[in-house]
Amino acid sequence: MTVESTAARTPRRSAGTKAGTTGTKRTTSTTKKATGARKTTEPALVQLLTPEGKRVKNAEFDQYVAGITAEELRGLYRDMVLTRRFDAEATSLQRQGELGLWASLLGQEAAQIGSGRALRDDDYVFPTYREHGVAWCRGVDPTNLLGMFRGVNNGGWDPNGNNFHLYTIVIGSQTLHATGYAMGVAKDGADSAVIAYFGDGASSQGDVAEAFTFSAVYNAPVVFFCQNNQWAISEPTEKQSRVPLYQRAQGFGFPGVRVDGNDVLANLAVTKWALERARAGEGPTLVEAFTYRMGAHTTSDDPTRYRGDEERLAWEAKDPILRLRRYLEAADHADEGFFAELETESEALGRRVREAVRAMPDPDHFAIFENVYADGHALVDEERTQFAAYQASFADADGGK
Ligand SMILES: Cc1ncc(C[n+]2csc(CCOP(=O)(O)OP(=O)(O)O)c2C)c(N)n1
Ligand SMILES: [Mg+2]
Repeated sequence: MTVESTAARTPRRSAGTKAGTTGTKRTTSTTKKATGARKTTEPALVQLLTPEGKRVKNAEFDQYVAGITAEELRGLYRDMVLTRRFDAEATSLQRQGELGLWASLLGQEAAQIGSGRALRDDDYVFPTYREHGVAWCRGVDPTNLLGMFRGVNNGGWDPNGNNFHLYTIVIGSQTLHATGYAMGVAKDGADSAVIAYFGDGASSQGDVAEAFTFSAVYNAPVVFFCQNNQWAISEPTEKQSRVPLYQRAQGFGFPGVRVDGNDVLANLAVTKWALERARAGEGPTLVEAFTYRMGAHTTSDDPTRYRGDEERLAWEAKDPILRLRRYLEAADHADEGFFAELETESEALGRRVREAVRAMPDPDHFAIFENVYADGHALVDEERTQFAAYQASFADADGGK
């Protein structure tokens, strides 16, 4: 049974270290830290690939990846490698002063590529600020993700071009946007689905509770995809909930499932299942991808101040890219030539991103007044005039230059 209906407290570290290896097995352990001494149960977790790259059977979810070809598996691997390479380049660019900030997805590649590749073109995505892998799957050029982090635009892509909404910094708010959008999709009689990404920390926001309520009551075709990367900046997941996050769905009347967030196949399968439910008019689903943020929260954060190496090392052993590579090699689905070519492609992507960022033009100061209202607004016009006077005051101070 993977779709949970019983409450259980996840012991933080035992879940963290066993999540990738226990499959659907349950173990009991005790945690005293947050709740006092109490017996707890480690919840089920959908896993199709072990950290060692072994394919394990799953009666419920195998069917969603049954026909997957070697080429498609190599494609998932390529997606993860290129996304990681892009992410590393962006982190370096921030360190070199080319970006103001970067939010790395390191460690979360499988959750994002697995779920992103489950989507159809006509589905609509509402991301947070860390969904670089999902953006990649939607065909948003990676260089477009960097404008906002360089401070030269407010987004950088047309959401309707790829059905991928702009990054949302106000945590959890996009779950409401997704719910409203999904209600509209249902009213239109379309069979597309909507997916909202958010984090473990965001799951505590009132907006998320409201989105759960509305989507359940209106049976909206939406998938809530929570990447539980164990941390909300410096706050651990145990400070967000007394029950495993996926079990929160139960109180709202729709299914929740925990998936091994570092297993790309499992994320693909579970998200396909949830999207099919949405298309079939069965309403929302909560997917909790149990993963780990291997890097800092953003480049402004120093995780050594609140967590130790031990934890990161335990998760490195469950690396999403490594496990698929092991599987590809063991199954003879990829040869050395494939990996070498991908390395070359990765370096070319890094170069392209670097050059594109450095070449980004400074923004037009007045662009901020565009697109506020479709047909303009008197107040915006007034603000534009005030801003023009402010800008001109600098010219005066500088001798009119
Ligand atoms: C409404 C709101 N409150 C606070 C913040 C500041 N903030 C930015 S990211 C973050 C933590 C988010 O953690 P989580 O949802 O787990 O996502 P992650 O960053 O781990 O991907 C917080 C509190 C914010 N952006 N929006
Ligand atoms: Mg988090």
